Amino acid sequence: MTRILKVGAAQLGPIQRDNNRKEVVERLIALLHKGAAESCDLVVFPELALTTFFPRWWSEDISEFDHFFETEMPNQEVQPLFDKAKKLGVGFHLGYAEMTPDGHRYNTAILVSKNGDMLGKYRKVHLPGHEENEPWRTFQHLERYYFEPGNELKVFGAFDGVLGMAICNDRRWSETYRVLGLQGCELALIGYNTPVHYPPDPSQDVLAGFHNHLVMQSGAYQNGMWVVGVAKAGNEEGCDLLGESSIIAPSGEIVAQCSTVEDELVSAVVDLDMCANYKETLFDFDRYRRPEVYKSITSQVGVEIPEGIEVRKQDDENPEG
Ligand code: CDT
Repeated sequence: MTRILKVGAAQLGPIQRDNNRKEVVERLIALLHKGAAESCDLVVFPELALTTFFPRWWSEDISEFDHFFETEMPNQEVQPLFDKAKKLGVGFHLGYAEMTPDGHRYNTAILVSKNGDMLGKYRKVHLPGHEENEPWRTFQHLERYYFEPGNELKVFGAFDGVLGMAICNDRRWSETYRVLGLQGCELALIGYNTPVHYPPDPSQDVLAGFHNHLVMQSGAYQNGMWVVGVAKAGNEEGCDLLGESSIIAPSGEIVAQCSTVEDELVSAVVDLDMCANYKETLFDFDRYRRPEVYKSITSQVGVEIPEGIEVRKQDDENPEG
């Protein structure tokens, strides 16, 4: 059996604060049509694809922003996307803000089949930014205020393969790919909203695109998996968001990339069997991994310089020289 999929990376341009769900869902449907025209089996939408990236604003009253959350999925406003997916026979991945019936808020992504059925749900594990208002910033990044973290990185048997989901900041952490890779993940779907400006260290701004691809390409290669990284891009409420959505092969090579910061779909043929080229050779986990040496990865959170390690001055290291 050949396991070949056509996958579309459906980048969104900005969603402004006053854009309603109906307008946004119409844009998603237009991208779904483009995916269908390119014979896509699966179209991947970004993180928080139904609304503006609202964690850029502080509100004393957290419930002031509850209208940015979906209390059920699908709901009346998003149902047309599910219906169109079924009609076109194209599956999709969608990020949105989730409010559970008992009032928990998550940054969530779902995977939907070609029949419009829900195949899986993932809640963002690595929440970046800060918990409190930081007025010195030109914009906030309050994901740690508006969301609770998810507690599981899991895979789903779907689209002829083993699929995983991660959301935005998750992609910067090598643990994300490895935990998915250890479950046999062959295709990781990752939506993002990445401000180009990083207020705590603006020297990183010019490297935003480089870092975006660096982490996803290395995650793909080191775990022998395809990675689809999809942006919400462009100038959203005065904040520039990175584009450069891409489809990355298990070799680490980018095989398709968006060139605008607007609504744009690029697609690629994704041969899931190509993962074995890496999973069964250089990155044959069974053969080469040494988990007994990696214990600190799960027992420790922050850096702990081992007892007895002194930081010596360079001059002391080579008194002769
Ligand atoms: N949405 C999201 O996770 N964005 C982060 C910004 C990091 S700076 C707080 C990212 O990793 O791209």
